[in-house]
Amino acid sequence: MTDFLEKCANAVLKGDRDTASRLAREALDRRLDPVDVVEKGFAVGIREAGRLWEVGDYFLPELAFSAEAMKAAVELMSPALGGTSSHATAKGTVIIGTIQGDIHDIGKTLVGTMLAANGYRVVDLGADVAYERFVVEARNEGADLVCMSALLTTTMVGQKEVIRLLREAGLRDRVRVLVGGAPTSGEWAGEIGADGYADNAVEAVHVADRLLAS
Ligand code: B1M
Repeated sequence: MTDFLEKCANAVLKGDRDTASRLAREALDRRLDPVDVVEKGFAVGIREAGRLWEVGDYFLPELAFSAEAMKAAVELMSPALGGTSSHATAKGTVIIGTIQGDIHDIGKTLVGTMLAANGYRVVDLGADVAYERFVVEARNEGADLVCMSALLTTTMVGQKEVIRLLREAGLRDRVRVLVGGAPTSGEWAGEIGADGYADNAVEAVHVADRLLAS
């Protein structure tokens, strides 16, 4: 398994979309744990690509190729991670998106997929979602939980603005707010008045369960 996970990480690191897709299909055929394959395999590769970019060993196009390979693999693994859940079985409705100004969507998509896999009805708004749109969709969809992802220190402040707008729209008492993404933390969640923070997609499900049970 370790060998296989290393191959997954390497395929993403090299930006080799074909190999990443082939390995994702192989993981499905071998019925390997999809969460492990994504988190301990492919995601290791994309994080290393980010590190190389940070130290100047990778340029943006290389990072973008790695991201494409990562996305292709995650897309193929998505049904095994859980696919979608119907309204009838839903534990609650979740609105999820990456905050305005931020195009990182891989982690957000994983979180949405895991929530759907665990019985939530998930409305994925995508990335670079305007602050007001979180509010409009929360109202239109009758959301129980608003989930905001941010990967940039410059965009995480937008999470606070959405919470302010939810309050202004009179929705804050009706919805719970969960935040996440690399630069955020539990401390940050407390500071901006969110109800919860999760470090990864699996934890996001536990936090959502806890928030909606209380
Ligand atoms: Co960018 N990028 N990037 N990038 N990128 C980071 C985030 C960065 C840390 C890289 C670095 O410097 N080492 C850095 C941010 C620095 C900072 O602000 N502190 C950075 C930068 C600067 C940028 C640009 C500004 C670069 C530029 O143009 N000069 C630019 C941003 C443009 C914009 O958004 N306006 C940019 C662009 C890109 C690409 C397009 C090339 C690509 C994104 C492709 C895509 O998403 N479609 C990309 C990538 C791939 C990364 C890194 C390498 C990897 C992100 C990722 O997908 N990780 C990233 C470095 C890193 O994270 N180590 C980096 C894998 C994913 C599974 O993990 O997203 O962390 P993650 O999600 C996890 C958890 O965080 C958590 O669960 C997920 C699954 O376990 N989580 C949540 C996430 N959201 C959650 C929400 C929740 C709960 C948990 O509840 C709501």
